Amino acid sequence: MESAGENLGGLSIAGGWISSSPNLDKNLGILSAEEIALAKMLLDKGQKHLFDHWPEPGVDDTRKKNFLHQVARLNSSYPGGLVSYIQNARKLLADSKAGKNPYDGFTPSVPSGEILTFGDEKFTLLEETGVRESRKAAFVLVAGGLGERLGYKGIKLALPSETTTNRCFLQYYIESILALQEASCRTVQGHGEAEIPLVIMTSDDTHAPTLSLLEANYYFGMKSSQVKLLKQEKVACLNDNDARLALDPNDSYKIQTKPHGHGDVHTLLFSSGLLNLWHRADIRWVLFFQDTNGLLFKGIPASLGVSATRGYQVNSLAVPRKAKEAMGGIAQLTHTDGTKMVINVEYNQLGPLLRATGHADGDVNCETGFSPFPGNINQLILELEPYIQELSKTRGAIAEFVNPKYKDSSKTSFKSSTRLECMMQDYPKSLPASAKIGFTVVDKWLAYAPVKNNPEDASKVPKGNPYHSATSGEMAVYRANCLMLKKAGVLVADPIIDIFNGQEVEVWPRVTWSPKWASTFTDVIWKVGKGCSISQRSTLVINGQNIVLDGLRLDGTLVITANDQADVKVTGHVQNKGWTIEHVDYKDNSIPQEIRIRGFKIYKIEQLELNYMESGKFQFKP
Ligand code: UGB
Repeated sequence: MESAGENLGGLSIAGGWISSSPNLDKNLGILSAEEIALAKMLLDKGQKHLFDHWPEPGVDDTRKKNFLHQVARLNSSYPGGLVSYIQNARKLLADSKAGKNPYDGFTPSVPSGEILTFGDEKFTLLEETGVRESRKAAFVLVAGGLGERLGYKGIKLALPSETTTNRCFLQYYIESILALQEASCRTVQGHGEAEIPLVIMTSDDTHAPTLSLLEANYYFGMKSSQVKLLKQEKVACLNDNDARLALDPNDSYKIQTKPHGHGDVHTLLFSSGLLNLWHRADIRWVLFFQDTNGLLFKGIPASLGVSATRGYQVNSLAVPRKAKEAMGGIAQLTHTDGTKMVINVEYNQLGPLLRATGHADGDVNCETGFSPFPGNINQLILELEPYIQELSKTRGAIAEFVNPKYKDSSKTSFKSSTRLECMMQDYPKSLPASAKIGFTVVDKWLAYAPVKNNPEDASKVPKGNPYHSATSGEMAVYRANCLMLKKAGVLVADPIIDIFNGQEVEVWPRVTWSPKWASTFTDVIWKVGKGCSISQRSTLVINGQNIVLDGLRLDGTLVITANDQADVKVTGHVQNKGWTIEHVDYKDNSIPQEIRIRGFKIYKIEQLELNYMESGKFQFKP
């Protein structure tokens, strides 16, 4: 700790303190002791410029105090406070200026992990284990991002994951967790009880709308006490290589701030005390996931099964990745000093790193037709106990990076202010080489279809690369459900190809089910009998737990809803005009944004609706 007498910003005198900022000096009388301490800390760290414009006392006094309130918030929300933030920033900015490669001295190799084939015996056994383990899991959803690339006005969690049922992402996630909770309890003799906790990390941009979405929908069936929102704070922006903090261009009594990244989730979980609470409640796994993947839970049970059987302390969900595809690759990095880590290496860094370490061709496909480095989809499963131990050492801090846009090659000034950032997948960076870290690869069609890009950008994606748009995200849900039904023996018609918002996609029959109908492939097999078929123009909506399709031949739209006490068997030929998909233009502002970003709208012409709200056994045969 520097003493006031030694520091750059102030001079210690008996009974008081004179700062190196005359404008601050004049205002000391209006500030409390805590506010003066914060101001002094800023001066000590070379931030005198923040006070240069302060007028005489009596002018803007409230704004001056508000400024120091903001400083207090920024100070308390960063591990080690603003002093650490500025120190870390100076170091990272100096490294960036010197062009230091974070991977210098490291050689990449393919780490060990589990590569799964959907539906085979191993897969179903792992799913079984995963469902059992779910009772000991907590889920953490990072949802503080604004989704600027998508350009959607609201929060992404409120977007429908598909528009056949309009089930939004948050509803899909919560219903999936509740379905796992129920399924997991059924594996315990006498039906155990469990409440799987859900944490949602929000930010100033997303907190209020996320809370409103939950409250307006009664937490989508989850107990409100099961859900905890943790809000991440933004971090201060930096104006230059000396890490001088930037003032907001629109308010000179405010430090400009920007998001720090999803890595904040570790800091918040640590400081909230939740991890220790979970540990005391016998929770063993923490599963992290992102805001717009309508397929994610199809890959969760088997991956959790892998964590449990392999004893992985860190398990990254991954999908096969074509060499050079724009997604991070999971790699083991071994340093010349012998240290090792298994980590996500961003795709633009993986190729150069391979070439620099003796692989002249860089990132190339192997005999499987894919890169040997699996593609990171940023869904992590961490074992709670070692996670707590590690965060206790780091106090929740995660490796950071800085990405300044320099004005010129002298790298002395920035085009605009920058800030430190961190990513949740960088957590393993600080783990010792002995830590058991692995990955689980599942088919891409099964588990990964994020919604990140606006229609215009998606339509420009080079052919063969994923669109990651609302259009592709929704079509991927139908495709995955159809492929699962096919694997279970249903005759599902082939898709047609259509173009929406400039994106060519496969259009499968619109099959959706509530997560409680099937959490695993085994559930699907149990609930589908012989002789079922679904035509391409069909829509099938299954809302309920105990609904069996047996000899159902569908050519049109069928919506089946049943409560948990009804056992329903649906059989026979159902034919009607059904629901059609009509093209819409994303530029047509008369259409709600959540619809037009897909480029299509579902027109409900005719359907058969079956409702079973009483308990008992029922059979439907037209
Ligand atoms: N998020 C926050 O909660 N807070 C923040 O400050 C920022 C984001 P993006 P991006 O899925 O393939 C990630 O913006 O840049 C939440 C991985 O880093 O969608 O596409 C936000 O709400 C990358 O390695 O992330 O990159 C959202 O839920 C790759 O795996 C989540 O964080 C990529 O995702 C991700 O935010 C991917």
